[in-house]
Amino acid sequence: MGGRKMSSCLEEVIPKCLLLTIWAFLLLARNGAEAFHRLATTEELQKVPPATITNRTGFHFQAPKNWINDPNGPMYYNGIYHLFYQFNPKEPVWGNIVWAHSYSTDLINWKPLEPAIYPTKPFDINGCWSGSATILPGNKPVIMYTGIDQQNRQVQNVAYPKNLSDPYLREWVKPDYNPVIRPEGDINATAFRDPTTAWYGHDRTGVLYRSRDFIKWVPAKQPLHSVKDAGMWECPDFFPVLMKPLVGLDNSANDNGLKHVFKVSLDANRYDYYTLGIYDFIHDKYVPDGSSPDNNTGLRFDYGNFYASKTFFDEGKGRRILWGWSNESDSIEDDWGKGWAGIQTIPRAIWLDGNGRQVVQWPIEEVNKLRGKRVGIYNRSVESGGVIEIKGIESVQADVVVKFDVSSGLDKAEKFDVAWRDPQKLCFEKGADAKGGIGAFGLYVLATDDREERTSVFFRIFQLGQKHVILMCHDPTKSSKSSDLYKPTYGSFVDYDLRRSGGKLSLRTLIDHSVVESFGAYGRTCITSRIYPDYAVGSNARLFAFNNGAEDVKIVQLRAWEMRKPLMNGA
Ligand code: DQQ
Repeated sequence: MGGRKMSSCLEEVIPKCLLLTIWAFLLLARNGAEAFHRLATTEELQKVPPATITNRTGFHFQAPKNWINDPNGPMYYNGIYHLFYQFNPKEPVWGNIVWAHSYSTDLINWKPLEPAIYPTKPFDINGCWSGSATILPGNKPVIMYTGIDQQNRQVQNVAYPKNLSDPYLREWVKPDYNPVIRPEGDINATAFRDPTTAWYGHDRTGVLYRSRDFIKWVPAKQPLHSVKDAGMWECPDFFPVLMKPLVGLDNSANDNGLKHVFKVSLDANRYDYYTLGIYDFIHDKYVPDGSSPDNNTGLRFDYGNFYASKTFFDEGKGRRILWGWSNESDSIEDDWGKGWAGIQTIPRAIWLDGNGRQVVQWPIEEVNKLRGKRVGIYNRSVESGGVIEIKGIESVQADVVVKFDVSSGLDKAEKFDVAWRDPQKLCFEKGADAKGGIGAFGLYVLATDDREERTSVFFRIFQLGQKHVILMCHDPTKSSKSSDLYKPTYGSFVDYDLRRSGGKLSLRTLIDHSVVESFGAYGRTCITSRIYPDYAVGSNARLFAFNNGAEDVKIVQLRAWEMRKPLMNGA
């Protein structure tokens, strides 16, 4: 959706067209609907309990009960934020998908509304899947979403608010002329979905789908961008970015040389990848700048459990905001037991890093409103092998911001082996306990008193020639006693110049019962994990700073706040 309303551009662009990107996922195997797109059995249906509070998050977006997945059509309209999301109204597993709808004035406190879009018509009778919102000329929002039609084909439909004077846009109307785009020619009708926000383009375009009225759509001769053998792309997102902290742009902004982000959710491994590049708006071609691989070894918004993300331009505050879905990593049986599954990560402002090579993300400032009691540690050394408990707050629901100083040991960092190409593997192999030169050091979160149960959020620093390599990891292997849970170690290298920062390295971690969301080096690397402690729950959850490296590490400043619970969809 475009926050700088398309109407404001209309005068300058009369000969131009509205363009909408629709992505044909031709590389998908015949069965386009992936594994989790499965309906519950009758036996499972009979087991649905009321939602329980087991490991239920406190300040992350979630539904009162049942299953949620992708954030859909986030938008800011007349002072109100709307978030739609893929929702199963009946069960805590994927199925019966509708567009649930919530609104907020601060992106933190959410009130539920009735589902906005649900199967009623031949063009969506088998499901209302992901899509996007766009603000049309005349300040009119429109949603374009994927409907699963009577023949189980994926088609693109539009829906408009029934009453624009309703501040909450409660009811949405699906015109009978839907679908506006059908899978035609050699397009795989089971892998043709997830339209992204439309933007103004140039009239000489020959790509994608374009329209002057959002009703009649003309197919493109060539895609905006394509990659060979990439597998299926879900939920593409395409938007311009500025190198100004916290500042964003409308989707239609297009000065020459403006950097764009092209994001795809890769069905093959269910991670979100992006490249940075230039959008040639004369030829409607996106050209990655080559600063990172354009494949499944490339940059990610989040190196953990984060998928099907979607951004929008928040015209109210002039920023671009990113939402992502964080799926459960417990078992399906556990989800039936607790009666709910899926959360959205904390909304993050997103912009271009000063080095031009990556984006930076930071929790929106409104999240700070939830901060309650605070404790701190200042200028304290964590000796080799040392652990410091951060006492005085209930850390099961907390915001921790820490600045480490590793400058005194920089020359003692372990040598980096250039064969270590896979940071996630390196995090797993070394874990949080192996003694390096500098690190592992960081936080134990959701830990028991004896730290038998804990999730480790940490860095390791290596030397490579005159430079340093920073590894950031989440290790949840000890996060609960259950051995049958999926507890993947996550990790990434952090593109950050430690010498320039004088050896200072920051970490912010949001802890919320069953989710740990971390931002390394002021949001240059983000990792989200879902974990399910057995003992480190409620007031038994502890927080520690630790240093398992040979060199001492200094905590310049550590501040930790208890987080209050916002209004969360009536639950
Ligand atoms: N989820 C939706 C699809 C999308 C997938 C269905 C991504 O539209 O491709 O719930 O998680």
